[in-house]
Amino acid sequence: MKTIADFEVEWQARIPNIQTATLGMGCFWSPDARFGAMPGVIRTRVGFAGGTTHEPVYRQMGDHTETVQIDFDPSLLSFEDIIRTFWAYHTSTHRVTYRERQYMSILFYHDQQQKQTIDKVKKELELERKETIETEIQPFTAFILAEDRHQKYHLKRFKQAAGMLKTSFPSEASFMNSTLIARLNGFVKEFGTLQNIHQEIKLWNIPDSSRHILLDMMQKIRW
Ligand code: MHO
Repeated sequence: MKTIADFEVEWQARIPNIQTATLGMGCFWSPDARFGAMPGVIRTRVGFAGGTTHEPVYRQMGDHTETVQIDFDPSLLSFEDIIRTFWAYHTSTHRVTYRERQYMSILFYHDQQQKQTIDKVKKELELERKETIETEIQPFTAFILAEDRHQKYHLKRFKQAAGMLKTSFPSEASFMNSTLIARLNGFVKEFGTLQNIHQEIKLWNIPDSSRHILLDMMQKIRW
């Protein structure tokens, strides 16, 4: 029998032209939740990027930076919106805060169009703010996933709710890649409301039967 996770994966696969943004803005737990809450975001993952250290892990990330990778539907959310959100919510006037490169302000562009958007918005914000943005900007090369316990970290702190959600998203990968789980991870950090999530699910292109199962499950979660 198909699970909610299966229906969601099928729905995600039907979205044409999914794009990816990759960025670092300090501890990756919070941007995982912030971007996960945004309609148009399909999935988020946290990991390491930008460095040379082989096989980084949280305790030994070497010269990598804590990074969040965001898959999004450009018909609902633009890359420009993503980087405006990025620059609105962290300090970007110096690259290295503490712990060297771990918490850097960094943007990885996936194509020349993203690079142009980055350059345009950066210039605009520098004029507006009258300061120099020191965000490191580099072409995307690789992103290495962080350990499971860092994926949707904030939601996993809600043991009862996360336990219940695990019955519908049993594997770590299905939990990490779920759009619904991303929204709920945003909700627990107050980046979105349950009501917004309900409204959004009503618009998803999934069979009505699975929509009912999803909404019913959301109703039953105890926070
Ligand atoms: N609050 C944590 C940051 C963890 S984040 C995944 C700490 O200060 O150690 O870097």
